[in-house]
Amino acid sequence: DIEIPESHPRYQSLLTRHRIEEGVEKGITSRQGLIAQGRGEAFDYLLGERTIPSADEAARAAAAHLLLADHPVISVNGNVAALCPGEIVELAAAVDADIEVNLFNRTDERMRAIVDHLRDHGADEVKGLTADGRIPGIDHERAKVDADGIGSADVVVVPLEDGDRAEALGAMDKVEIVVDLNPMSRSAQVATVPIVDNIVRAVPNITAHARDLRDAGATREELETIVVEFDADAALDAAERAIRAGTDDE
Ligand code: PTJ
Repeated sequence: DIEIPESHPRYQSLLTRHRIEEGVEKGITSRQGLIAQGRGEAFDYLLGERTIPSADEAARAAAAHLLLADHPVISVNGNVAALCPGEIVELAAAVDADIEVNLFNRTDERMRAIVDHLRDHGADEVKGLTADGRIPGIDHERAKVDADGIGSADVVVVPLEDGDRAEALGAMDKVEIVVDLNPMSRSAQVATVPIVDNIVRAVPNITAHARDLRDAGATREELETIVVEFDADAALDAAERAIRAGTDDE
């Protein structure tokens, strides 16, 4: 098992990396997922491995969207399943969302391994295996979704999404909440709500905001105000500034 002293300055980062390695060993995460993780780590390092204020605001706007949604769905890929399965299940419970496994490099084995892994972490129903719906405008394998899941969702959370699919989902008129450490990635650029933060911090943060808003008895009007006041371009600019300037800009 893993032995990293908690006093190590980059403890969290090393722990996260280890989870991705384990994900590959268990057949949950793809080998490309290792590369994606490396890219994410580089951006996280530049952000100071913290949730910057604009990402926190984005997480609050995401929570408001999810609470307002008729049919919210959280999309899970091989990296997300390895990094924060329990946190995804908690978010789904907090905002009454469906969970759907949706892979960029889809194989039946990995689909099933991830569904089982999420069930082991407390998920009831996990969608994605039916694959009777399609996202228009992208190639066959990568377009597959459940018709009663992402296919009919009004709000989707897509962490670490590929740019083409993020664009295609946006074109379906869905509210898209993207979690991506790279503010310049196409996924972040096309998102209704881009959260430039590590998935391991962003998911519990959305859940915390959703619980706070609910506990405070926020009305639909108040939630709608949060949604309308969120400025995606400003959030992306703030993240890029934080990265370029080092850690003390935001
Ligand atoms: O499991 P699959 O088959 O669905 O494949 C998943 C990956 C992630 C491999 C696939 O979607 C892919 O290749 O993604 P990309 O194009 O590499 O994009 C991944 C994006 O996520 C990059 O912009 C990274 O900076 C970002 N990223 C990586 N790790 C994290 C992250 N963002 C937030 N939190 C992370 N831990």
